[in-house]
Amino acid sequence: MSRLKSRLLEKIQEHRPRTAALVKEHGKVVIDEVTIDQCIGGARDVRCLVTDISYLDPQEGIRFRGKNIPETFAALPKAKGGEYPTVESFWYFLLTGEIPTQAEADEVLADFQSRAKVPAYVFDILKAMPKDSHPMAMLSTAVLAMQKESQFAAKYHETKKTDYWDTMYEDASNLVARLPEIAAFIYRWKYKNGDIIAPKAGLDMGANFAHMMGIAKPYDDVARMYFILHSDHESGNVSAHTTHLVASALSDAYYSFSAGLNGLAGPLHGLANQEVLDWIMGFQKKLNGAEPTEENVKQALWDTLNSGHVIPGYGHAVLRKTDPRYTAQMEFCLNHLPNDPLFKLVNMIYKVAPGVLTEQGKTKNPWPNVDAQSGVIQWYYGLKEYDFYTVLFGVGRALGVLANITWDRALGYALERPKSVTTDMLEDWAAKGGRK
Ligand code: NMX
Ligand code: MLT
Repeated sequence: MSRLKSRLLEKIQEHRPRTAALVKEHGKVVIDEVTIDQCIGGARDVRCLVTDISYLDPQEGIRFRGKNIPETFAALPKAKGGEYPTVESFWYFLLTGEIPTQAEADEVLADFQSRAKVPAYVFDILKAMPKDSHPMAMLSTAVLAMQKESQFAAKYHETKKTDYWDTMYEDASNLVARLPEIAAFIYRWKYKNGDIIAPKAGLDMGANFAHMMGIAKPYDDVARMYFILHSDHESGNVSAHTTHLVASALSDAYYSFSAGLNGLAGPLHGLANQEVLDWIMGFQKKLNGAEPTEENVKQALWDTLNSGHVIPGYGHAVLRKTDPRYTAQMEFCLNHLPNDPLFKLVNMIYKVAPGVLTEQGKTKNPWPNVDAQSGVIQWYYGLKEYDFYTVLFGVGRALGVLANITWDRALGYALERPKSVTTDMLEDWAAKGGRK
């Protein structure tokens, strides 16, 4: 057993009595109540999911295993010659809550390499899809196609419930190890005339992804930063929640993550990064060569709102401040591409949009989220095919949601099955002032 897996087992064994005691001794303690607007309005803010892998504070933003973004970047072992930690060290951290030593991180790298071979049929399936299929449909299909590789599904009938985490961990690790090659294949197949670049042994995930994409340094660091920043955002977001929900039926990691990716592909969720670039391109086209100014940005934002559409990259279901993932990427831009015209335009939108959204008065959060800033960096390093951007989000998101469903199995989390009610019932309870 690898050091990561045996450490994970120790952590699981330490944790199990806590979950058991909460259910057995304190199971009826009330921690929330549900109002009619939450019931109709997407269960916003209802506390009914548990994860220890990340927590999202509305003001402060995400903490992974208790550490905010700068603390996470500072604590983890860096890639050789890179500014950012390796994805491998971050995976160890997400699963165990512990900062790995360099040797432990190197062991994850070797373990991923032993798992990374993508079955040839996956590429055949991708090649058989229409070339104009959306890259997210291709990614989700590739993941689903590999379901026959699932160890969880194959060993389900002979595995004890307390050991379900083991085969889930194997499936999760295999998926994480294979996703970069699948994503890079989709990119080069779709946009680079099928000129595929084979993976290179010995490289960490960020460096290997940059290599397979055919993009030079510092894109290796961009990939590391991007995958870590997009990994997890507690459990209620659509991709994490979907993955968790599907896994709660004891569907394996392939079925569950493919479903999660389908949720990520929605324009209110991960596809917003594509929408942001699309909005900017549309805006620049309308300018017809004129310089962007705060005035014409403001006008374009109002035009979008008045046409009944959302401003992509702004607002959030939980956050009430600028997303620290936005800030982390802005800092990268200030260091690496301070004079890039697209970065300057994104900054101008940041100056203007919160005021416009506040004046409009609908959104609870006028500040930018992760998607408002991520495309600029990709564009700068030559990845201009912006309908691919959500695939990058998906590769990163795999880390969080697959770590989560491994822990779901370890702690024996139940089949998810909330209760629905009828409109008649709501009207009745509304008239009585509550469900009495
Ligand atoms: N532009 C215009 N209107 C907005 C925006 C926005 N960026 N954000 C929220 N609103 C509207 C929202 O549509 C709703 O209108 P209505 O009452 O007509 O239905 C109203 O403001 C109240 O919404 P909130 O409670 O503030 O936001 P909610 O929690 O419902 O939705 C988002 C959160 C993220 C779906 C929403 O802010 C949005 O649509 N943002 C733009 C899309 C986006 O950037 N999504 C990416 C989120 C991050 N991610 O990667 O997943
Ligand atoms: C995410 O990263 O999943 C998004 O910010 C959406 C969310 O947290 O609801």
